[in-house]
Amino acid sequence: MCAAVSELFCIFARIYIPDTLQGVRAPPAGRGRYALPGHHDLQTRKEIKIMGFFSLFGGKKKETLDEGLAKTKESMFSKIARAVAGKSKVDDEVLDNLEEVLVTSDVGVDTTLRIIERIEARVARDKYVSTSELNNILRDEIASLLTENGSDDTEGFNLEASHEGPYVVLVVGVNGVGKTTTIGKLAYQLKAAGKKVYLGAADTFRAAAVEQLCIWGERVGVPVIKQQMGSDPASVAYDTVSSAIAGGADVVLIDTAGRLHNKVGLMNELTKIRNVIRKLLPTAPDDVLLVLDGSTGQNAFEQARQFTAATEVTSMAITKLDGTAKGGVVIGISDQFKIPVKYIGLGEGMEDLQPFNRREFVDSLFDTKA
Ligand SMILES: Nc1nc2c(ncn2[C@@H]2O[C@H](COP(=O)(O)OP(=O)(O)OP(=O)(O)O)[C@@H](O)[C@H]2O)c(=O)[nH]1
Ligand SMILES: [Mg+2]
Repeated sequence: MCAAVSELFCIFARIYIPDTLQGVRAPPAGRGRYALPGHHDLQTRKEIKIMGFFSLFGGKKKETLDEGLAKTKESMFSKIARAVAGKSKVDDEVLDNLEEVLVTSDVGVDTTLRIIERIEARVARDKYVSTSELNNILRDEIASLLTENGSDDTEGFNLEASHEGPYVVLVVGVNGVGKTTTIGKLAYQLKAAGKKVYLGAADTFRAAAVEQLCIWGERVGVPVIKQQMGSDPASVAYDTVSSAIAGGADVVLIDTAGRLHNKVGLMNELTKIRNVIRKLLPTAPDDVLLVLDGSTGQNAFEQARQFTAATEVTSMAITKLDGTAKGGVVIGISDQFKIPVKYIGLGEGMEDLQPFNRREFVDSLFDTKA
């Protein structure tokens, strides 16, 4: 174990100024008039079951979801209204327009095609489908597409891991996507559910990264294990897991750097962290949570593809859905990747993280009353 470990509750000191996002925004893709993209990698993952602690926040949950999705909803509704303008019946032209609406709403081409096919089948079956029913039809078809496709109806992590020691989560993603904030929110909610949480500051690339995690640790009241900036992230991760085992922790959340000198370096580092913590807990990490910034739309898809191809990812969190009209990206990512979207970020506050529930998400998006 590294002798330099320092476990402490850090002082709430500075205001964190986020980095600008890195990464190249991919242009929106399409089909029909758009071209079908190639098949991408899908990964299998272990089954994890429902964890009910989020019911603690049940009352506010729907409100936060509705408010967070307001911009996406507004944009989608106005596009749909334009798509059906002057039409009373769903016909080929409406379907063509709808295809464009979904693609430009960041749902992604593959998923858009599947949705359109389902609506086509419904129109063929029911003969006459009024355009006034389109919102409800979209809601039903998208919800059943997502629930059929994803065998996993679980929410959040299943902390009842079948091994001794804490449940270890490695949090990964490019810089600025919301990793540290998501860790802070998770720590808050897990602690409120009575769990003993330890945080590991394995983003040693920037001094501000360690401080930012310490601020969250202080705010939430959980220990942060850290070393000097520039120290070996794997060593910090080792110290964190080691301290968490000694302290009888239930959950360990390890923050990692989003930016290194290059992508290969980043992936190698994640592998090294994983190998090192396995010396303490052979089953660790229980979860590798990939954080994606939903407001980057197609870029979030691209990052999901790259990360899942390069490293083992077992779940995803899509952040910053508030303040963006690109929330459709959640539908596409949830449909196209076998890896489940476990959480969605709907604001910067401690309570603005929710387990992703497909049905509730789609209901909120297409609810004309909300
Ligand atoms: N509106 C909104 N902002 C968010 C959300 N999640 C994170 N943010 C903000 O996004 C910015 C970047 O978040 P961080 O948590 O620092 O991102 P990171 O991935 O840890 O970034 P690096 O450490 O630089 O790799 C911060 O200003 C957060 O407050 C969210 O769900 N909604
Ligand atoms: Mg960070």
